Amino acid sequence: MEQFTEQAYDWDECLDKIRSKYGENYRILHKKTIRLGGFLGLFTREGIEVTGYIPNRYGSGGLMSFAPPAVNGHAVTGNSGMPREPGVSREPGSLREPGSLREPLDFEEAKRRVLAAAGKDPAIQQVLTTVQEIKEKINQGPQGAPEEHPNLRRLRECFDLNDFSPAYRETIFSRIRKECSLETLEDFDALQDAALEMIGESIRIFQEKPPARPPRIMILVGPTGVGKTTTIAKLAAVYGLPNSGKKPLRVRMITIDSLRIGARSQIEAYGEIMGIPVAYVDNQEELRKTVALYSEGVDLILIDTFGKSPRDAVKLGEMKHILDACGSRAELHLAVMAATKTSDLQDILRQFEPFGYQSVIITKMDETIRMGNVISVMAEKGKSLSYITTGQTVPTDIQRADAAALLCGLEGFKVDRKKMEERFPVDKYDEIQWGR
Ligand SMILES: Nc1nc2c(ncn2[C@@H]2O[C@H](COP(=O)(O)OP(=O)(O)O)[C@@H](O)[C@H]2O)c(=O)[nH]1
Ligand SMILES: [Mg+2]
Repeated sequence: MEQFTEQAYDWDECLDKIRSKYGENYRILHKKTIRLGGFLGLFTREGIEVTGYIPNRYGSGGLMSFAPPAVNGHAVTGNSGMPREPGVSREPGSLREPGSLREPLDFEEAKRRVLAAAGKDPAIQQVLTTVQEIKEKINQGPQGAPEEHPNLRRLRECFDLNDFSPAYRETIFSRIRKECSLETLEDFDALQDAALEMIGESIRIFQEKPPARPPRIMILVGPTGVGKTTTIAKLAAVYGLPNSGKKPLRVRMITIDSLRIGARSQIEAYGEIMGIPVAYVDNQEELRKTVALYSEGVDLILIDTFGKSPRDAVKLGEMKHILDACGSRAELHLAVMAATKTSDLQDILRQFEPFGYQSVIITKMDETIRMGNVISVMAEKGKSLSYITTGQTVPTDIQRADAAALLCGLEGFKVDRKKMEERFPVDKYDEIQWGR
């Protein structure tokens, strides 16, 4: 095997030199850019230096490791012993004639060798790295996608500010990508309005319906300390006291919280102040009798329950058994605190699932500015909201759940209240039920 090194001002000139000296049967090993000519290092020009070799005429196994792939039955020679350089075209005369001395290689074997050689070539390595980077960016998805519109990024920050769950946020974002025009995307206010509408559509509001026959029975369940008793007192006052000139409903309160120290005096105190009777029961039979007793001449029965830890399955089972006395006509509302973290909220909803609650009351909304967690979990679990409580004061700090009001309370979003109120109007029946 004979090695050679040739220099020239460009690639063609260099190849001409090699061909004139060694003929067509050459292999190129290396090419580099060098400075040529000049005098004492001055006035040099850029040129190239090519190193290669002339394989033995009857090729040995060692040299076969650079052998090129067969193309259409022809082995490629000339500079093809090395992987081709980007931008360097193959010489037309470099295709080997059929019947040449070297046998064409098996294609798979040749592919393996070319890839092995590519692994050593820095230029090809760089191309492979770039391809890999592009692939990774595509696979990163919307989260880190560099092509995400700046307005979508800004909107994402608004979602995160409110503690929406990532799954909920991505559901809304995929709707935005599908449904919003480029014009909407370009206009942040329009984009925000579209997102708010989608959030609003995901909020289910519990629809109050007049009971087939009075009284309406409402039961509150939920963990200890969330504000069930206080909420019962607020509801009793809202429905049972004269309110905006409407005739009050005839309300009764029943508590199954009598086992808890202090529970009796708390609800009793509210009952006394409002002039609303309170009954205490601690088993199913007593509850059945009391409900039957109140079924004559009463419009609304509010039932307060003891709140054990949702992990206390025995106590919850006991409570469910007692409540069965009310039958299927009772409305069950689960009370949870607004500031509960997402995973706890999911746990509570699951633990109380056996009660078959129809709706959720969000308490202590005044203690958090972030409602995204509640909206996300309710939407994911398909639960509706009935009331929101906003402080300790009885009876003022309670409102009917209202999608527009919830949207207006979101942090960082600029909400057009009028537009959202028109889009998500409060149910007419709900309005009149604040009195008779
Ligand atoms: N900040 C705030 N505190 C509330 C609210 N509702 C109830 N509370 C307070 O939460 C505490 C527990 O309430 P309670 O009704 O006894 O909870 P229960 O154990 O679920 O019956 C009391 O101190 C209430 O005054 C509310 O909407 N906001
Ligand atoms: Mg209580």
